[in-house]
Amino acid sequence: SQPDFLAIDLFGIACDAGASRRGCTMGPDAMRIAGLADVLSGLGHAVTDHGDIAAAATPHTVWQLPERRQAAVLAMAAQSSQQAAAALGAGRLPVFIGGDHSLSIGTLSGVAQHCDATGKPLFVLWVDAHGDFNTPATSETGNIHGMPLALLCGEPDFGPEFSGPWRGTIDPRHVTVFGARSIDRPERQLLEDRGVEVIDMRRIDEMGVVALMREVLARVEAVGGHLHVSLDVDVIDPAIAPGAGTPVAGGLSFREAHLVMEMIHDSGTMGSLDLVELNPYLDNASMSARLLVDLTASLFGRQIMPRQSVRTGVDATV
Ligand code: 4U7
Ligand code: MN
Ligand code: MN
Ligand code: MN
Repeated sequence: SQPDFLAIDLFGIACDAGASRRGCTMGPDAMRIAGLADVLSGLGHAVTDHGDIAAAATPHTVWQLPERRQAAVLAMAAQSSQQAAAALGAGRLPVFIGGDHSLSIGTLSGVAQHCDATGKPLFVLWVDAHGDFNTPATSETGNIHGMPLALLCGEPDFGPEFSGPWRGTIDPRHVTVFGARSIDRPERQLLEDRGVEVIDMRRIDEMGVVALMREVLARVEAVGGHLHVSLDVDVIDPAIAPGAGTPVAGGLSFREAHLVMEMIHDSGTMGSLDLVELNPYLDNASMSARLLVDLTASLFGRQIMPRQSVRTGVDATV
């Protein structure tokens, strides 16, 4: 597990080239204004905000052209991949603030590079209403924010223009999608074929987040793995998080979302984090930005009272 106080690096990735609607370029600033760095410092962590990574913003004239948008996504991935690997190499915990979910192509490939170098098994927890496992062949929209996991897991449908260190860098059997409720038909087939674990809302309704998350985290803990958490704001119910470009009804409740974060924190396994898809242009005032900041606080150790629950995981202690 982890020390109580961490060195945290914040990187804004103000992109929307992979999204279906513009506006999530404002995500990093909304999170900053909602107090992200102060909240984390207040918990005792040493926080450095590195500002926004250059070359993330796409001019509107470029955004309107699909091929140019794709090139913008991959140029950005090359940069963020290096930042991720460098931060981890320096013993810091990188938090990437988006920006649309295509940014995970870069961040996760940098994380994977670090894990390869250190021999730590990498696990990915993709907390999202969607599977993000489309390919250029299966996607109905062509939007790259619906494809990052498929590219990272090595799907062959991606053309040579998608080549780079991200391609096939993640083992699909080490990926859990949590909170899903909108998966396209061919996407669902790929997820099944590749052995991605998909914990959909139906299972969460039946089993509850605690039992399900314990299993996910126990697998990581058992081998001393590195957990990368990729948190898409649209996993939360749009009634309480309306600042999402692709909202889907029936999402995680306020307490379910916090409980997932609290459990991840208690496991001490999280080594890197993406906070993505916040669209302040669509938000109800700053409701979703503030919720995301509070969820991040839970991820980094904020507690209502010192923890009293009994653990029944692999290293159960009472
Ligand atoms: B997000 C979609 F068709 N599946 O591929 C697609 F429903 O990063 C949505 O999870 C993708 O927000 C959503 O465009 C991507 C669509
Ligand atoms: Mn997503
Ligand atoms: Mn989503
Ligand atoms: Mn979205």
